[in-house]
Amino acid sequence: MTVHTHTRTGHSACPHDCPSTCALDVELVDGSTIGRIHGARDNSYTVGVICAKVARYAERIHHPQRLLKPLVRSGPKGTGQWKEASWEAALDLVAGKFQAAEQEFGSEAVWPYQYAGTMGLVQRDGIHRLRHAKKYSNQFDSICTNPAWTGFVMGTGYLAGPDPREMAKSDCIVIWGTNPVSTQVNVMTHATRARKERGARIVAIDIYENGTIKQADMGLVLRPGSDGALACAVMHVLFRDGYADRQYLAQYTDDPGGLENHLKDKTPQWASAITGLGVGEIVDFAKLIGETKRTYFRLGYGFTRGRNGAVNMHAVTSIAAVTGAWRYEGGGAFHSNSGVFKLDKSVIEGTRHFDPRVRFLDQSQIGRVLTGDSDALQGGPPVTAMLVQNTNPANVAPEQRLVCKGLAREDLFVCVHEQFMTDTALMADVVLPATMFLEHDDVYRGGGHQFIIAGPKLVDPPEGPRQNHFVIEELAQRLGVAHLPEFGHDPRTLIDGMLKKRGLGTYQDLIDGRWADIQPEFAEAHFLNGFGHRDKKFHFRPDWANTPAPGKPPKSMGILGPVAALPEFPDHIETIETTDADHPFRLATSPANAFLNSTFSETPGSLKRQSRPELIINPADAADLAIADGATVEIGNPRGELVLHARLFDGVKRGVLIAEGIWPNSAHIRGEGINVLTGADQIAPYGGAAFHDNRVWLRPA
Ligand SMILES: Nc1nc2c(c(=O)[nH]1)N[C@H]1C(S)=C(S)[C@@H](COP(=O)(O)OP(=O)(O)OC[C@H]3O[C@@H](n4cnc5c(=O)[nH]c(N)nc54)[C@H](O)[C@@H]3O)O[C@H]1N2
Ligand SMILES: Nc1nc2c(c(=O)[nH]1)N[C@H]1C(S)=C(S)[C@@H](COP(=O)(O)OP(=O)(O)OC[C@H]3O[C@@H](n4cnc5c(=O)[nH]c(N)nc54)[C@H](O)[C@@H]3O)O[C@H]1N2
Ligand code: SF4
Ligand SMILES: [Mo]
Repeated sequence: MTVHTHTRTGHSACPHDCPSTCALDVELVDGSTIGRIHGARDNSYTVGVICAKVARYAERIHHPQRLLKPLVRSGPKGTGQWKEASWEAALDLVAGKFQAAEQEFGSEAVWPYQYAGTMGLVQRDGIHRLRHAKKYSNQFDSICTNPAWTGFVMGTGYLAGPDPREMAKSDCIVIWGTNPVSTQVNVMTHATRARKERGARIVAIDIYENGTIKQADMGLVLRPGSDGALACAVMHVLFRDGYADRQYLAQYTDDPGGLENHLKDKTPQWASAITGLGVGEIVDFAKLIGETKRTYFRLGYGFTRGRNGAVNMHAVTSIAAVTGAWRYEGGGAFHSNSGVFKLDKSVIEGTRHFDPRVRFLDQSQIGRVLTGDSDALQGGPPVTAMLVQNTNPANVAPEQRLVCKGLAREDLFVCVHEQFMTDTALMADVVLPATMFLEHDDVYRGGGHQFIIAGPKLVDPPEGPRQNHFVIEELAQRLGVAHLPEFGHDPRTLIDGMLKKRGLGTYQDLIDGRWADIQPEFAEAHFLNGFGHRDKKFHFRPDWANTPAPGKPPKSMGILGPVAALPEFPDHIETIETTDADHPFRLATSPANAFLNSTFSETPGSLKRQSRPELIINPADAADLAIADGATVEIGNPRGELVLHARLFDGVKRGVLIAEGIWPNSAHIRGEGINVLTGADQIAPYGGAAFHDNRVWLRPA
């Protein structure tokens, strides 16, 4: 670590949508310039380690292509012809268009659309304050967490788990359906520490030999969407060979006898046929975790981005209840700590003004919404005006052809508030330049840990960009709601109010202490006082339609997806896009190491490591189709088709294809991105998008 003597160090948190939410030390060169960013050494989760893309944040914040001026479209949509405007004029234009949309079709014709470009609670969630005050359409958040959270909570009743730092005290860490080497680097910090200090074994379970499998002691590469089958066979062996903790099962679970009985025919042979794993591999894995009581299951999002994703998450979580791993320090299953924070955002979000009669539109179905699908519109009026903040749907949302067709509509007005000219900003009528996290005040909380971390303004933004909070407040004034008591506060006041209600002092206290550690005590985190359901038990038999869960759809939407197929006990269900004669391959769109969703595809350091959009193909499949390494190939399904460059790799199974992304649409040979191939149909029972579950055909291009 090189800290230049002429720099000061400022303290912040990484704002990006990553479970690690690293505590950061930022080299401040002067009042508006940063140097390198380092992980905070004294934070017990970050322990000095961050990913390369954020270490080089100077490349992003001082990027020559940053948006600096409000822009108003001056040519046809998507052609990149703009006129510069003042902030006043641009905001007046946006407010006028929102009012006109409301007059013509009612307030639900306006759809504020946002996600997690910044995870700061003020700058991310403040858009809801305007939404609720104006009764604009709601957004049902479905693009990321739903199937994972739903599956986990079906078992545990509560979205939390053993302290992630306990991984360092485990004897076996099972990294399941997540690729932390790329997507949350600190998991590796703690897992490798356990290996070094205690000889712990690291197991990784994925659908190709990714960076994490390469670092693991045992790597299981299974067929996409088959994790439920593996989990069932593992539990079958645990019961059969005497590894089940029967005393724990009796005390803490709902129906262990029913489960054991249900698993009788879920043999390793049965699972081998579904997963493509060897019988020996399955049995060895089951024995390892049966013999290792301190096994920490670190469950990711990746294996839930399939149409049976919630079912698979529940099945995998159930393993820890069969071994009773939750009893031990360094044991249990963990997915996210999002349940523990309990911060009251009601003022930030203007929750008091929420009206349950206002419709919810499914975020992932933005393509269907904007192209007038009446189901997606919940039978209501068309969407004719949008404010997009913190997200890039023209690139990241499924059914991209519909999204782009919708965004191109002449009768739709779109304002995009952004840091760069993204695929979405390019389609807008008005583009507003946004600040970056080091240029405004906010506060962050972990998903993969238990810290609330301060992220105060450390440098001045360039002339031009304004924070999300500013845009929301200015629009509120122009739209006649700024008199409501939730408006008119600066971010510091909003954060003060939220922290005080949680007994955490003021924002300045948090800045001085840098973070607050709110890890629940051991017994609670390990569910030793009982699980989160009313009966305090772990549920092997989930009530799929009625279990309260974060991200459960509102009553007005009903239960989502093909719910009839949901099983009584953990199982494998074939609701995935299985191959057929016309589509003999399965495609997953796993994250790239140097990008974060669509972010960092603009920084030189990331582009040096990710050369071009590629399709990873097994060499034998490539040989069958006469595809050479580096050649162009075309893939497609009924949703669309796309040309990519082939990368032959024997770490992917035959019949499976991986496109690491998300590359900008414009980086592709035909100007459309990978999400032309992904679907927006909802994952049962509480929604979500199946980004890694696509049947496709493949041919040389
Ligand atoms: N094919 C495929 N598609 C996927 C996925 C996949 O695995 N495969 N993953 C899905 C998942 S998990 C997710 S979460 C979504 C994420 O999709 P997005 O939320 O769209 O992705 P990000 O790139 O994190 O952020 C979007 C934008 O926010 C902007 N931004 C950052 N900070 C600020 C700010 O302070 N103010 C404003 N106004 N803008 C800001 C960034 O410049 C960036 O362009 O993508 C989904 N799409
Ligand atoms: N570098 C980088 N980091 C990121 C992101 C990024 O795009 N790039 N995105 C951020 C966001 S928004 C999120 S939500 C998190 C998500 O982070 P993760 O929890 O890691 O989830 P995914 O990235 O969707 O996928 C993880 C792994 O799941 C694998 N996978 C896909 N299908 C299956 C399956 O059926 N079974 C199994 N066992 N594995 C499967 C994929 O191949 C991939 O290696 O990461 C965040 N961090
Ligand atoms: S992207 Fe993730 S790993 Fe990288 S600094 Fe941010 S929180 Fe840490
Ligand atoms: Mo995500």
